[in-house]
Amino acid sequence: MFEENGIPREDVLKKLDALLAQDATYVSGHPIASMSTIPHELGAHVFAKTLEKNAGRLHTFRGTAEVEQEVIEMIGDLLNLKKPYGTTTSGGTESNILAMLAAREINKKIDAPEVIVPKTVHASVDKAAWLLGVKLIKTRVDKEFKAVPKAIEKVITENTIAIFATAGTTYLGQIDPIDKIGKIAEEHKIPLHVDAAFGAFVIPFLGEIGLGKYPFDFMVEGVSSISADPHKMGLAPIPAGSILFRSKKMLRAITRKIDYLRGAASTQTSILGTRPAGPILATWAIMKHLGRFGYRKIVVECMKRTMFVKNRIEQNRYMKLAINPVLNILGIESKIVPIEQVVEKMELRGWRMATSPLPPTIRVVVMPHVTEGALNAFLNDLDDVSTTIENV
Ligand code: 0PR
Repeated sequence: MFEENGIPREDVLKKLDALLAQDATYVSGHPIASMSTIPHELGAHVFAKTLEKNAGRLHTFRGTAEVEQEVIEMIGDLLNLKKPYGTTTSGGTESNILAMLAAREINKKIDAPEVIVPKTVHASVDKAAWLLGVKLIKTRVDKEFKAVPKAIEKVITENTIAIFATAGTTYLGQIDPIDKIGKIAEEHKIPLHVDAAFGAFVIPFLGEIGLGKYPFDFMVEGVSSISADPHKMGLAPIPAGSILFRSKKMLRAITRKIDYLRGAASTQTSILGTRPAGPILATWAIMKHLGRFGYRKIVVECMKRTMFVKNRIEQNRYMKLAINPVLNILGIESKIVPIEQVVEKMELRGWRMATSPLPPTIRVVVMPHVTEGALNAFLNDLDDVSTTIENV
């Protein structure tokens, strides 16, 4: 109910605190399945002092416009593109929608547009297709849940407007063979969009710490656009996403003229109108402050704890990993009973679980806030629960 008379500030805060007591808190080292984390302190500070700034009105907020451009350039540098054309977004969903919109706009002649996607793409790609009237052609994945380039090539038709692939899948953190898919895209002159919403702030550092080199970014000639989310492993406050295009033509394809606005605000590249500048400014500050060194250190820590989980799962007779972890995401399968039974028992113990359907797994995302203590408690409960279910 919306009361006629307001209530005192302290009472409002008390009521709110009581309601929010139901939320999971990241400072507790949990949750263990989220792709969000506690924003870097500097980012939180910057966001808090820039609350009124609107990145939809860049004519008014000219400094913000400059900062946004620099964020795109820094992410471009991270993803091996000297001159990126892009925009910040509210996250991976908006970025994927924009990638599909760009592909559809540059292929206006095609009446029944199709986008080819391995079936492991994030649900936001289905949402994009739904919004844009595009048909998704889903292709199979291999035993390691990676896209199969040959299967993609086989379903290319004159209606294909783009191929999508993922670098850091939502369920398992797998990286599709972007170099091979890129070749196919180049040969057939079809745009290839890489969803690196999660992977962009992890994969570049893996090579530097000896955990594998993956050609996934603009180094691969056939890649035309990439989604990269600062609000995941970039440690930025929500909502901070980005999409980068190799060509100006594709950015132009998603640019909308807003007639009544002036100057820089008269064209918009994101789906939203009014949108917070805070996360963009925070991303800039965090990237400047941490540098590659800082992010590399975070990736090292997260991967160490990922290996800790891997080793413990390998000792559990009832559970196994779906794939050897590539990033700081693990998918845990149940060897004997359906995974749902394990999940139910874990939830009774207070864990908020995330399950993935392909394959049926429990998802663990070792984000920076996920402490070894939290993982240990989780793994102890998992050992316990899986043993008791077996004995029933
Ligand atoms: N692409 C990939 C590969 C993703 O994993 C996600 C998000 C997106 C795109 C969409 O990004 P936005 O959510 O920023 O639009 N994947 C997470 C997931 O589905 C989203 C999430 C985050 C869910 C935190 C729960 C949660 O607690 O798991």
